[in-house]
Amino acid sequence: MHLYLNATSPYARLVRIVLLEKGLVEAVKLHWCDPWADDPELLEANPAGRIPALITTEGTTLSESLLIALYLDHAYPQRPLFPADRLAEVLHLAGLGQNLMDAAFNSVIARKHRGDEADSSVLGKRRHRAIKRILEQLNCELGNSPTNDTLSLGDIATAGALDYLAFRLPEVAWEEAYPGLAAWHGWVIGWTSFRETAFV
Ligand SMILES: N[C@@H](CCC(=O)N[C@@H](CS)C(=O)NCC(=O)O)C(=O)O
Repeated sequence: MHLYLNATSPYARLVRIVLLEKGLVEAVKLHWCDPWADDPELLEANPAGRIPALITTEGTTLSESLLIALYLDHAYPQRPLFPADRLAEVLHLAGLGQNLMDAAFNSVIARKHRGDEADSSVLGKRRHRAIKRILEQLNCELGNSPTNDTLSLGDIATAGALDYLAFRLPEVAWEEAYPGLAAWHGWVIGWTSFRETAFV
């Protein structure tokens, strides 16, 4: 398999964590690239020019982090990340995580293109309200939850989004505001797959 990625994409990191959890690192060639540079190889793998993009061993090109994770979980069923007995719960959490990732990522990109005024625009304020609401809900749902001995895609998406928020929007200071959520996050980032892919 081939994976197109960069080191700071929270979406690409999600796929890398899935590959690590499934013991597939040796089965994938990583292609580090800049998605904003219209790299012809990336455009062939994903005409949208976005990472992550995966080419399967059969040569099928896949895009969208959650779809890639779904494919890997079906094709390589060891250590299931979408466990059938709690599928709705896992997808619920994965959705919250992905929405948090989108709101944070879009805020970062808007700032990059429009400067700080992006935050005070109608859309910027809307994204910040969404981030706050998602954090509050995650804190209610996960703040007192017992830790598990397995990781799900919901855990991966949510803890990855929280890491990205601390990495790119540190002023949100979610760890201080939500200590229960921070304790849950501390459990997830202790996994080797998280440590090996940490944002630096
Ligand atoms: N919904 C997509 C989002 C992917 C995405 O936006 N990736 C960013 C990097 S973090 C990218 O490639 N941006 C380049 C662009 O939008 O042109 C996913 O889950 O994979």
